[in-house]
Amino acid sequence: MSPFFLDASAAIAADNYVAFTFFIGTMAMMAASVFFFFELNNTDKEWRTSVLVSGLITFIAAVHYYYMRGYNLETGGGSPTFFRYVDWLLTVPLMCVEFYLITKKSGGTVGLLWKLILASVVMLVTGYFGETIYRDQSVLWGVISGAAYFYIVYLVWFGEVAKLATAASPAVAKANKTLGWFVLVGWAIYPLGYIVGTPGGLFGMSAESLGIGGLNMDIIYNIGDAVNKIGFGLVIYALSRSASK
Ligand SMILES: *C/C=C(C)/C=C/C=C(C)/C=C/C1=C(C)CCCC1(C)C
Repeated sequence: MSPFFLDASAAIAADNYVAFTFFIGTMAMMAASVFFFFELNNTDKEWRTSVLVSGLITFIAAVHYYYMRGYNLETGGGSPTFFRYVDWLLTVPLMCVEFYLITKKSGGTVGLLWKLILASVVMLVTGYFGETIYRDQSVLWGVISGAAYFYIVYLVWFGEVAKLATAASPAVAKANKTLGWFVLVGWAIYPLGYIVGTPGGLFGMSAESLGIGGLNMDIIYNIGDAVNKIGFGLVIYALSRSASK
């Protein structure tokens, strides 16, 4: 496999929607990264790290999408599960860093950051097991992953993150509410992809029972990433603007 997959990119069939979303995902992540990086110059010093992290998240995704797009084409529609999870293992902890950065001034600790990161790593590693090595036990691994996911939801909505964000400022509290919706609704797109992509589904739900049997796992994951990486970054960007004035 050539590292740049240049030949394959010339051969996307018009009805190959999966490849299409990999391609557009690459471009969208690249554009978002350029935007966040260039905006650093116009960002107040105290918010610069937050906006930088937004750019790192989309930049890491852009590089992975470039490879995933090539993998998908060169394998004739294969699912780049390995690249997918490497991407998530790098970008989701960086989203945890965003929660730490916005609550730091009102008392957010490194201990809180580690709690978030640990939960996200458990969520992703167990999801990877269910999708790859232990596919026959996808329900069990999906449930463990889901528990870690709900713990993050709890921290952001009602736990330490919520309390610190409220104490920080109305702008931070508002941004944390919006980020909370991303975690609750935006991140819930991923378990749907998992249900479609594994034999057992999740929580006893199969793709057929949900009426989404015809969907493609990678399209679901690609939509999830566009919403959650770019959207999440824009919320941080908006906070950096409103809090600067
Ligand atoms: C940029 C990438 C993001 C925000 C990825 C988030 C991924 C998840 C929230 C994945 C969650 C999963 C479950 C809650 C259960 C089934 C297995 C997963 C890993 C798909």
